[in-house]
Amino acid sequence: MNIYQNILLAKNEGKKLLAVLIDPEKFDVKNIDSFFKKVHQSITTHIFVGGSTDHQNITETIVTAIKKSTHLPVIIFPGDVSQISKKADGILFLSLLSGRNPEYLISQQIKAAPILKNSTLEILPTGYLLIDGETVTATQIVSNTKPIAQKKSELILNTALAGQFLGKKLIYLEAGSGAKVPVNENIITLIKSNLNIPLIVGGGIRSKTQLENTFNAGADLVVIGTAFENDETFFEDLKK
Ligand code: 1GP
Repeated sequence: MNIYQNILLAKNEGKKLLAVLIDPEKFDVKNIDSFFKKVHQSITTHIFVGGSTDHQNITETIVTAIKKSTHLPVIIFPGDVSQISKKADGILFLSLLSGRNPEYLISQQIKAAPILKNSTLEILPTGYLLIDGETVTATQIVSNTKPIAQKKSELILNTALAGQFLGKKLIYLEAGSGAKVPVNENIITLIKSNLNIPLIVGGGIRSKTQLENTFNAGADLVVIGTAFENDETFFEDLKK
């Protein structure tokens, strides 16, 4: 079964999915065995790899090391076309629908197309919405786009719906890595109740309670990065 079918199955069965986000620029590869031991003891179901930037060009090296360390699906979550690694299992093929910068709506995707055509990566077309998490995040700076304010719930809903009608297979509500405030539960519930496709939520989720609230509000898959970077003991709270 491929990655998307698995996500759909989990959604239909009400099983919740957790992706650990690894930022190649911040990941200590020397620590990889102990890191994945903790990952495998936890409820983690997916590994996302990516960051807003990869100045050192190390994504491919990190993906190769990760693939040797885990059986979990490894999915590229790229900041730009330079972060595509054919060694991964899949890629979130993002379009930043909340912004009005053509570079991240379509130009990066055109640059990525010939690379993806010659890869075995499973392509996951994803409508990506940056929501204001009360802090200026790297996504906002690098993409040169404004997040949608949390109070503009109708605009968030219509943007997510437009993504679904455009044929995206996933919608990702993103408060931005290290966001002070995660995406509000009411927004998650609103989007969830109006969408047929699976919903990913991430940004600023730092505790088990926040994770559970995000799941209960309607997220099918939650992405956590910073909380694990700051303190790996957080995996203990999320044991199977
Ligand atoms: C960011 O949604 C992810 O792209 C995860 O955010 O690093 O705040 O967990 P955090």
